[in-house]
Amino acid sequence: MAIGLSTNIYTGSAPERLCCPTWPRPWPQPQPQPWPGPWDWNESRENLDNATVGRHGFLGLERTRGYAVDRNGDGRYTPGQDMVLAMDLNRDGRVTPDEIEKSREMLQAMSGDFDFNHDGVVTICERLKGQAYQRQMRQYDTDRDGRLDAGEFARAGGRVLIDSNRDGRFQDWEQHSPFDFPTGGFGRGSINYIDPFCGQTSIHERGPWSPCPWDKWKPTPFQAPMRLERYHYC
Ligand SMILES: [Ca+2]
Ligand SMILES: [Ca+2]
Ligand SMILES: [Ca+2]
Ligand SMILES: [Ca+2]
Repeated sequence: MAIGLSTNIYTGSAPERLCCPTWPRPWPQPQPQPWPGPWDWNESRENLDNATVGRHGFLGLERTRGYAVDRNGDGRYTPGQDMVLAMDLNRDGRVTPDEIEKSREMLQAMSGDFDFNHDGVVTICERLKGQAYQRQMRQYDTDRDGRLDAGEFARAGGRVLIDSNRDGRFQDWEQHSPFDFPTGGFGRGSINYIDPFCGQTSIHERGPWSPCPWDKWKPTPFQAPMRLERYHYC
């Protein structure tokens, strides 16, 4: 009798009462997906578009102002925990303090805010510079949504800087690909998008036991000059 019922279910001719939600369904059941899994999640964090992220110059007397992301959510830039978004503008493989400061202005210009020195007044010079930066960044925003995803940011020379040793400088080993950067502990992260207009950055995080989606991180030929492969590890 039990065999007969089972056969009827899988041939689709089971009595109605046997097709209740608690009964095993004849159609394929949803399978757990390797990506994203339970160790992966997305989070949005506030951008800090005028953060003092370090020091440079003679005896480190000058402040480096950068475009940071408040990853730990305390409302201010925290060395070693928060990240700084900057672009390797001359494509020499490293991001200098000058590039950090210029990147800050370029990302800020994307939001339409040209008050780069934050004194409450937009001068003619700031306006002209802001419009030029805006045009430049628009070239990288290939889907024209006003945001930079990881690929768009990478094509602009984008790097994620994390001052892991908290010395106010960003050594080569603290400059990471936007596709793969440390997020504390053994976790890793990648940028979903940077939204300068809304002042937020969305990050995809994965825990230490999450499988590494190798295919997702392979650089395309267009990205190859940026030496992204140096930073691709799990
Ligand atoms: Ca912070
Ligand atoms: Ca550079
Ligand atoms: Ca975009
Ligand atoms: Ca450092």
